[in-house]
Amino acid sequence: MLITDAQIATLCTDDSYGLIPGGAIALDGDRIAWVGKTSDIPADYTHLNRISAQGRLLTPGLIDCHTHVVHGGSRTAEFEQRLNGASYEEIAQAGGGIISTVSATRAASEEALLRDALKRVDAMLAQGVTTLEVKSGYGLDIETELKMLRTARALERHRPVTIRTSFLGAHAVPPEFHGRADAYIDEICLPTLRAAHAEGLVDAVDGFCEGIAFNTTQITRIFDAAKALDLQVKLHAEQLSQHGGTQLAAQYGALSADHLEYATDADAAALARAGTTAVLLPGAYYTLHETTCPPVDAFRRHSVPMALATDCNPGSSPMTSLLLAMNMGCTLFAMTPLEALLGTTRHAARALGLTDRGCIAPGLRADLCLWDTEHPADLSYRIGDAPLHSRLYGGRA
Ligand code: DI6
Ligand code: FE
Repeated sequence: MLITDAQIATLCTDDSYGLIPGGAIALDGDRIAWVGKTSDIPADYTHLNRISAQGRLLTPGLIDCHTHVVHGGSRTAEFEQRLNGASYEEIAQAGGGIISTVSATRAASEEALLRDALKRVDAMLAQGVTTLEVKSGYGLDIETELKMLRTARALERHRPVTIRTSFLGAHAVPPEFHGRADAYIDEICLPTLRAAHAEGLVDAVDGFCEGIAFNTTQITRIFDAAKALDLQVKLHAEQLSQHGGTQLAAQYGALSADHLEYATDADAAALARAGTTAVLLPGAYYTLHETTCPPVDAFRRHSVPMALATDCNPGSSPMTSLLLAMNMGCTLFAMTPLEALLGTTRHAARALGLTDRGCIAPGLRADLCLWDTEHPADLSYRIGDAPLHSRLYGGRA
């Protein structure tokens, strides 16, 4: 197939959209074969079936690199509690928050989890998502963590999307281990990680390093177990307060450090040295009425690649819209529209360790979006619009 007359944003470098006005792209199976000007199509490709984009914007498929899209239940009541004065941390300490989703997820059948997750995934695909990260972490026992990860893998069999899973056993301490976080790590978290890995369910290992969750010593044990299995790590770090998680993630050469509202200039320098991507999650910042922004200027100064994701979860970011995350990245964190688009394509691929996607170049996957606009900044500018015209996953509609 040959798509002609597109405004192509190739996004192959960090400093520009890499626009090709009047661009064309030749596809070979699930890969991009050639990209250039419509007037320069090589003779090898002129016989291909042509489709005119009629001037529309063509971008790489969007990548949501941090989600908790598989989970049971809803936290509507907690939303009301927070707006009646309780804080996110107070609710967590009182056994609500993440733990209430754990109860609902344990109670849900695999079929129900899949059905609910597919509704959220469909909303994401309708906005141009072609690759999606999904975390466990609402099971906190072996059976439910495996159920979540199997459900995450099943999403890929039901929809045209790539799923990358992260084991997040260190998300919270379950009630049956209350006050015994280390015992939870020994008796549940580490054996579950090994079992999930043996079943081929784990692409990376994540943790929540926070006052209400796990400290750096505990996360170190999880990361050591990950390394022993040859798995890459990432971390929820510096979301609600400064706990040293970003430095730890950098020490382990993490794929990403995520949230980062309370990260410092020294943290940004450490991420840069380690080549770790900063994943910013403005939906959680917004939902929790946070007022401290992640240090975007420090990330720029140190050349830390920034990604943006929905953090789709029932507590701190009940959001499926990656385009809204881009808008929030610009409006709340003062990112530029170029940074926002790199954050959901090139840099999001990097945050997942994927080198076969995230920009438009020969040899990469033909995961592509055609948008009803000419200007790439429109994807960040509009609030609540999804100007997706069509989406190709591996070259197929
Ligand atoms: N940070 C978050 O924002 C999500 N998990 C995490 O570690 C929130 C999880 C929740 O509230 O259910
Ligand atoms: Fe999260």
